[in-house]
Amino acid sequence: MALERTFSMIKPDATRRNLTGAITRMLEEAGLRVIASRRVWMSRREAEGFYAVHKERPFFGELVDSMSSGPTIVQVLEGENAIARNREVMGATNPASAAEDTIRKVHALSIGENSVHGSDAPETAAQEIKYWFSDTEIVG
Ligand code: DAT
Ligand code: MG
Repeated sequence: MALERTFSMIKPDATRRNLTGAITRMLEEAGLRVIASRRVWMSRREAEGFYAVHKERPFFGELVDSMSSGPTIVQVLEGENAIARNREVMGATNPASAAEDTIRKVHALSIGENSVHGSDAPETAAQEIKYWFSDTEIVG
């Protein structure tokens, strides 16, 4: 498979615990390359827009609160099969169900504060990259 790009976030629960480097290292060790990165403290409006697909879900308010509670690292990752590879190294949404040695198993606090985000398909990856980055900020 050709090189693929995906969108990743290191969430506020993780930046608060000074885990930016530890998590980035796990991504790199999984064969993913950080080709764009920025630290942002997103507004509630930005969090609502980014997670609009979940707006009818019961946890939406909690999700927006937590994503706007502190700094997030937004990243573009590149690698072979990057979308699936990233989901694999992230682990399951609920850390209690995540496989050993995944980021969420090692670092996440709960299903809501689960340390990382990763796009789930090529279409969402393209949309999410565009939501946070202009073309000139991505240096592959
Ligand atoms: P993922 O982040 O694994 O793609 P998702 O897209 O289903 O999971 O949900 C997006 C985020 O919403 C998730 O990372 C954390 C939060 N979330 C999901 N289910 C939740 C729940 N039952 N309670 C609280 N937060 C939840
Ligand atoms: Mg998702």
